[in-house]
Amino acid sequence: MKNSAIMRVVFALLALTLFATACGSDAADVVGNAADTVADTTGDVSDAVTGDEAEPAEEEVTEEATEEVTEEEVTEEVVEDDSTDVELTQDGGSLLGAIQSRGTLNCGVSTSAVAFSELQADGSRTGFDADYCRVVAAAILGDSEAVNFVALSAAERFTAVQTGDVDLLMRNTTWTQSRDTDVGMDFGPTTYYDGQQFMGRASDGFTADSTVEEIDGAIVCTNAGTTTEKNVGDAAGVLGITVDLQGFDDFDQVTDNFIAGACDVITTDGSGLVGRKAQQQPAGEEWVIFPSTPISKEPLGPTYGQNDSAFADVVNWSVYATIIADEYGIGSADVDCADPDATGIPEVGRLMGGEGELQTAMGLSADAFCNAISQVGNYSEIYDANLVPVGLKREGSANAGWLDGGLIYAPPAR
Ligand SMILES: N[C@@H](CCC(=O)N[C@@H](CS)C(=O)NCC(=O)O)C(=O)O
Repeated sequence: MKNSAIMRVVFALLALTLFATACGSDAADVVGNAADTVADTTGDVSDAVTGDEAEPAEEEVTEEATEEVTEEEVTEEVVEDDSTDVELTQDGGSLLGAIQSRGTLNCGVSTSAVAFSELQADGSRTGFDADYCRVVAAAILGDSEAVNFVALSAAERFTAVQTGDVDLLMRNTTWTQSRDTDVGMDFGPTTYYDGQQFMGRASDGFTADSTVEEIDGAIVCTNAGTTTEKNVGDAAGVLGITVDLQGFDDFDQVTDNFIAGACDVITTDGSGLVGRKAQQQPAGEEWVIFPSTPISKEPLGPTYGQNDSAFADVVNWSVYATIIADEYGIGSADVDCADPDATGIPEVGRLMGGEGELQTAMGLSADAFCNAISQVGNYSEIYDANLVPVGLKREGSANAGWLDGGLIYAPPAR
């Protein structure tokens, strides 16, 4: 008992110290600086690349992420001080238990990414990413609406995970090596295979067949803290061209400046360009997207803090459940959570909570994925509701199911 009391004091002091560090000015400054620096970048792209704006931000906060994980573990031990050590170990500090106690999922989304995350006039959040937040909330909490959407700029998104402001990101976030390692993130199944392209005005001579060489000397605008700005640097370096890269906090500012004529060309994930063209192209003007083969791979999907396997498994299998249901053509109208075997398909039956179900072993209710499918839908339903209306087709793309020659694939549920 005495030892335990001393340990509690030590943990509490440690927690306070770490909390002070994590909540100090560093994180905020880093985000602010990253955005400012990029926004001020008016030199040629080689300056921007050498400066590598987003990277220091990511590296600095990594240290905080490590500390934050420690802080959370320590805080739990202090709070749950009457429990036994065995219980503390069993809990494992997973976000899963914290979300279940809290009753809401804090999901980080883009401030404004057409068809992926849009704030509607009635205050609701729509889009492909928003719906995948709902899938996870339905699986964990049985209620797809138990989501607190947190709108994040690209530059602030990883800090928000590291500080615990959000449980996960569904925010047009590309899975990269440095984010997966240095930045302290882990990545779930890719929900949308994207790639970076450019968009210019037909009146400036750009066509769908334009090449990257044609942006030589152009003012190219994008949002800061993204893979996008780094890819432009790589491409310009390889081709020996110079561009004036301008970075903004969010993509609304990018398109506003493009419309105002302050940017010759804008660039981001192809899906973002298609969505912006669908919504914002002024009458009498034609915006064109090029090159036809994107300059990068941008696999987008759920992103969360590293080394929390219980939570990661839940997020990943929530996504897989939508994909598996889709493989069988089973949608929201086809499932009955009171009768998991209603479809007569053994794999779907297990996923919906029937015999052989594995959801309870994951810390979820047996009908967790049935709630996700019935309340939100399978992969196709989510895709069709959000992405098809802006012209993003699945057929013939990497986002087709594997049975149709695409890359959307899930491991077996058994
Ligand atoms: N996938 C890239 C780019 C992400 C990104 O920020 N995309 C833009 C355009 S689709 C976006 O989400 N903008 C919304 C916003 O600025 O809030 C990354 O992970 O760095």
